[in-house]
Amino acid sequence: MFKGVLFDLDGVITDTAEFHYRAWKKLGQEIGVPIDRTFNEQLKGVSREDSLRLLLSYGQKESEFSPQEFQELAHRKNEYYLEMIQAITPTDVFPGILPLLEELRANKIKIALASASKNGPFLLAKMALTPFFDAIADPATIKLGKPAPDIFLLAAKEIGLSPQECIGIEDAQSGIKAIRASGAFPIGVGRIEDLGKDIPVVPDTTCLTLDYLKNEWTQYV
Ligand code: B16
Ligand code: MG
Repeated sequence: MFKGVLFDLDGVITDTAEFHYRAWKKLGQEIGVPIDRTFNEQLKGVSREDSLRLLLSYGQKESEFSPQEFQELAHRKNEYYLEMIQAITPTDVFPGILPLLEELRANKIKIALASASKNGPFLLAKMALTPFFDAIADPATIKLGKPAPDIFLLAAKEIGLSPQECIGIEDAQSGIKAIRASGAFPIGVGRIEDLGKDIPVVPDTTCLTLDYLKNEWTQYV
């Protein structure tokens, strides 16, 4: 049986994926790069700087900003995002996540956070979930962001497991690729059209029970 679960945060534990989208949309409007939800799928799970690169390239504006201006834009997007997440409370945790964390702990299955977000620790604290996590992999210390496997490799290492002993849960295309590349077993939250037909995908987090995870794992190994 699997010994650890590596959780993505934005879009899996709570709906911050929506706030990231709104913050990028606002910044995009200001610099003349309108975006929609289809384009936003590419930004999910991707680091702040890489997301900005994708946004500028989408608007064909890569050469319009100096390195300082680039940093200012990334900072501005984060300011918009921070403003939106101040009001998050434990009631914003997606349904099913708290009981899953409780079940995992009761069964001595390790829990790690593998989020690309530098705001991860702040958000876990806001939702009163920090005590459930045996480790929080720090995205500032890894070389490559999702879709590279680094954050999942680090998360598994920090709970003393090999990725092959872990399940990774993700809502983003880049994140599913990262889990696959790490050697962990991916489970998607969202739409099969976005995340792939060849992995288990649940429509929402209420489906994520320990029994469901065990069942999918048994079919996989
Ligand atoms: P920050 P996840 C990712 O978090 C988000 O999906 C992505 O939209 C965001 O750009 C990235 O974190 C960086 O976040 O700007 O807060 O450091 O889905 O990997 O939990
Ligand atoms: Mg996510």
